[in-house]
Order: sequence, then C-alpha cells, then structure tokens
Amino acid sequence: MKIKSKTNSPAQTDGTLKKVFSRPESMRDVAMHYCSGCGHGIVHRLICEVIDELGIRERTIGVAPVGCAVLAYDYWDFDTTEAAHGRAPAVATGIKRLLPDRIVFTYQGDGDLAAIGTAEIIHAANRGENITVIFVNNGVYGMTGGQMAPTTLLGQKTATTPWGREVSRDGFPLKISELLSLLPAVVYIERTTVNKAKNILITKGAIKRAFQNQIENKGFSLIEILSPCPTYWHMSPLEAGQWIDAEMVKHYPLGIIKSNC
Ligand SMILES: Cc1ncc(C[n+]2csc(CCOP(=O)(O)OP(=O)(O)O)c2C)c(N)n1
Ligand code: SF4
Repeated sequence: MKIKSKTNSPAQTDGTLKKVFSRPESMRDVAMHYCSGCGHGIVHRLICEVIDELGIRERTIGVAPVGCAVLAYDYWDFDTTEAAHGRAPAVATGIKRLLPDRIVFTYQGDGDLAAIGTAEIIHAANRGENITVIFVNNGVYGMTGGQMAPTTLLGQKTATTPWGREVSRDGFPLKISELLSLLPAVVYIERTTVNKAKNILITKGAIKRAFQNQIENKGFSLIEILSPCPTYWHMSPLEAGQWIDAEMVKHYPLGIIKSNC
C-alpha cells in the first residue's frame, strides 16, 4: 500500500512505510507470563535491544534467577542457563572464567540477590569478576506471594509485614548497591527505574554501558533497576509507577553510585 509522505509521519519519500519499532532479534515472539504493569518484561526487552545493538548475541550467556523471572530463558533468544536461588553470580563466575570470550550476565531479583544470594554477589563483586549484573529491585518476593524482602521500605505492607515493615523487628531496607560500591574491584554501579519512558531510556543506556565494560574487560558492573510489582504492592500499574517516584526513590536515589571506568 502506498502512503503519502507527511512531516512527522513514518512514510518515506518513496511512499513506503518506514519501520519505527520492531521486536529485537534477541527476543522470542512469545507472550510473557508477567502481570500487567510488571517491570520484568521491560527490562527483558532492554537487555535484548542492547545485545542486538552491540552485536553480541552469538556470544552472550545469561544466567536466570529463581523468582518471577525464572522463565526468562523462554523469552530470550540467546544462550541462557538457570541458577539455584541466589547462586547466579557463582554460576556466572564459572562460565566467564571457562569461556572468557563470552559476555556473561546475571538477572536477579532482590530476594535472589539481596537475601539468599548476598554471599554470592558480595564475593563475585569483591573478586572483580568481569561480569554484568542486572538487579531488579521490586521490594518484595513476587514469585512466592509478596513477602517482605531485605529491600522492602519501612512501613511497607507485605504478606509477612501486614502492618508495615518495622525497623526494630525487620531492620533497615538494605542498600546493596551502596554496600557493593565500597568494594575496590567494582567498576560501575548505577540505579535506575523503568516507571516511565524517560527512565526506560536511561535504564537502557546504563545496561549498555555495563555490557560495554565487560566487552572492554573493565570488570564488575551492576545495574539496580527499581521495578514495579503492581500485584503485590496492591496498586494499579499507574499507581505503582507513581509510587516509585513518590516513595521508593527517597530511600533508593537514582543515578550513578560508582564509576571507575
Ligand atoms: C533455596 C530456595 N529457597 C526459597 C525458595 C522460594 N523462593 C522462590 S522465588 C523467591 C523470592 C523471589 O523474589 P525476588 O528475587 O525478589 O524476585 P521476584 O519474584 O520479586 O521477581 C523465593 C524465596 C526457592 N525457590 N529456593
Ligand atoms: S508478582 Fe510482581 S514481579 Fe511477579 S510478575 Fe507479577 S508484577 Fe511482576
């Protein structure tokens, strides 16, 4: 079909339609199982866009978590393996050391990375493993029913803190990125969010930089992404995005936390 060219229209001067949006090659053409407004699907796609743009699909190996993103390998069209809960940095270490020409990344929730997997992430970072870590912080254990995570905000109601998280009982929300930034071998940590278009673009740029660091053998990079879980925050997708701006970034400020690269 021929379409007349107009200013700001996707039609080109020869009358054909210009492609302005398409599925990344690294992403499978399948429906995802995530709830409406969940951030996981957005982050999955950004990773795929970055892998396509860097031309590293044939040499990338992802390590999927236990959590709502356990099925990430069903959505990514590149090599992905599964790790036991919290063990992704240890698995990624082994893969990267055996196959140093591969681009290896972990994808982990806050329960996976900042609770059961705290030891693995600290030691991988302290060793300065040349891997990329994508840390999706939604402040709850989504997969198991919305229990409190180490990252749950004070006062936040969850399945295990029905009257809100209390510091005397539950401790403070853990700022794992700030903790890791103290380790000398860590080269790059940035915190972003995917609650609106501008922030999604910033997140993509941060993910790309983290992969580039690995390509250039610079060492350990981690991107923490504040991600909505409307289901267990008991909010609409719109409210969840607004809650990140209103509450979550007060405790987890956005921006570069460490940049030694
Ligand atoms: C060894 C072990 N302990 C506990 C569990 C139960 N479990 C599965 S997922 C999960 C937490 C997931 O939360 P998070 O990492 O924040 O990811 P989300 O689902 O929120 O994306 C837990 C505790 C498990 N699968 N294995
Ligand atoms: S429970 Fe939360 S994290 Fe899990 S898929 Fe649903 S919205 Fe996403």
